[in-house]
Amino acid sequence: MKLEKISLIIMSVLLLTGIANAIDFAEPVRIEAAGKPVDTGNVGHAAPFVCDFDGDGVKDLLVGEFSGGVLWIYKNEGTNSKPKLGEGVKFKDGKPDGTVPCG
Ligand SMILES: [Ca+2]
Repeated sequence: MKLEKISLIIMSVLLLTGIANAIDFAEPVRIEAAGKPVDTGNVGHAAPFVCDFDGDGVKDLLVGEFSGGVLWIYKNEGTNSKPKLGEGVKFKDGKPDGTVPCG
């Protein structure tokens, strides 16, 4: 590996480390749905995403799951400023045409 590439890698790591240290994150909070903590179970590697899944103008919580490639949908029964998530349901009931199997 050339010296220029090594230098670029080292500078990138230092830059990213500096950026990460400069960001103040809020304290983590446990998200609840239907009165209990969101827990997709299995092995973890959950990928949360917030969007208006059903087009009603209120943002919902989607959580992709590594295990089985299932997508959980937590419909927001509240508002965008005061969300209240309902019970999680699997996209297309978790059937094969509603999943993205991984590995
Ligand atoms: Ca919605």
